[in-house]
Amino acid sequence: MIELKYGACRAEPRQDASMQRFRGHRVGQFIHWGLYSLPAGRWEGEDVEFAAEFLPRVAKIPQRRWEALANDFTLADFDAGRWADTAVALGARYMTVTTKHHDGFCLWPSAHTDFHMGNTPSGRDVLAELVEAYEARGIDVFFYYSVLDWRHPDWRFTLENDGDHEAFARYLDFAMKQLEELAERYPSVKGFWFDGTWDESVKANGWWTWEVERMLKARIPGVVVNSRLRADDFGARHVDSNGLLMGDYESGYERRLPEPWDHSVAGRDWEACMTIPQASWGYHQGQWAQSTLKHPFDIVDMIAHCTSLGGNFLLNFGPRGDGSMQPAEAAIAGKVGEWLGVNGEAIHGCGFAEGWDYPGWGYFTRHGATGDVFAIVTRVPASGRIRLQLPAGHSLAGIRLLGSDAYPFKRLADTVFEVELDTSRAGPLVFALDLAALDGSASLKEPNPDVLN
Ligand code: FHN
Repeated sequence: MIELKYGACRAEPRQDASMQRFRGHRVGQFIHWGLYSLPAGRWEGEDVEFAAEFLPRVAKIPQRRWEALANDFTLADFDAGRWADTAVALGARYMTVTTKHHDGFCLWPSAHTDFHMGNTPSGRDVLAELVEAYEARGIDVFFYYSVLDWRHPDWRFTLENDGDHEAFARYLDFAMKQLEELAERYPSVKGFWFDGTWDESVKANGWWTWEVERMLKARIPGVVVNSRLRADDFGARHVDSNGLLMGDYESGYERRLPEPWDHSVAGRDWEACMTIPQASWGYHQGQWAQSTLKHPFDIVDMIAHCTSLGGNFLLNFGPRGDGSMQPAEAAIAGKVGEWLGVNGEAIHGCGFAEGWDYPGWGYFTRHGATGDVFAIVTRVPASGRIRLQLPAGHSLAGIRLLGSDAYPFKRLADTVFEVELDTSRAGPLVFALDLAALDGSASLKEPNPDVLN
């Protein structure tokens, strides 16, 4: 083991109640909202085919013109309750919102900058409104915070000379103060989601990332922090130079998922985040983004995929500049939520089903408290039939189609069963498996107390 001052804080996953709660959520709503939501990927009449939140860089917009957008951020159609209703409709159990993205604009009235929502026409503290509305509906709130800041005069991408070191030290002090401010103003926040930590300047200051994690945990008991915050003494990110995860869960899966048969990822907590269009996080009004919206059932597939490997799925929404949700995204949330309304017992509180091989036609998940195993069918074979290959020593006493009743199946061998699928039903079918020991001696359920309902 290499001696590290700023490496992982522990070798094993956290098992306290806050972490178990986060782990059991499985489905979250990500929100990217800021000044970039106003031009929404279009500048001077031209669509810029790149993530909308990168518009000021890609279109090389002068800083003063970008800042002038704040005058148009009137929140004409913003209602935190309506956003929270979308999360409820989605079946999300937590929400992560961009408090500050790379352009430096803050959604709360920060005492450490004048570039914030308090200095827009409404002067409202939308972060406070969001925390209240989501928590009133039982949804945990997490804060996204970009360490990268294109606007701040002391931000540096690299540290080339003494002047850079001095400026960047001031920047880190500024960011620390903002984080302290967030923790103080919104103490019910359940976690922090850091971004924009990949530059050499941040990697050279692993001590600061360690100190941020320590500070937040001291101020907010149980707070959950993503791995993307962290760098160690040698600039290793996410995972320290000894191979141990830093922060509380791995947050490197962005617009991609692990291979469904890669059971090695199930050994640690992780979360994947995903856009609804192909590539933009902020609202992009162009065809480039709007023609690529994912089908709700493909999103369901990703949720099941993540759950089967013990990960959470954070689905991003890009509300419009006036504060309204995009109707197409709200409709997608409703469709995914309809499926979860019937089949959520195979997702919420569930995780990796140890001993069950990846079946090809979908996923197995296991509920943490009850030990129930579910088969989620996302890819119907051409035959319309699936084979259930059980772990050695198991037999099948019955199966139940979620949202319906007992369902017929055929025994092919001691541990192999066949199910003919009712393909007239819309969306991925889910079967709850009633397992028995092969010798008939007992019901086989193996609860996993790491995951709470
Ligand atoms: O550059 C950002 C991007 O805008 C978005 O916020 C995503 C969300 O995971 N993170 C960064 C890219 O890794």
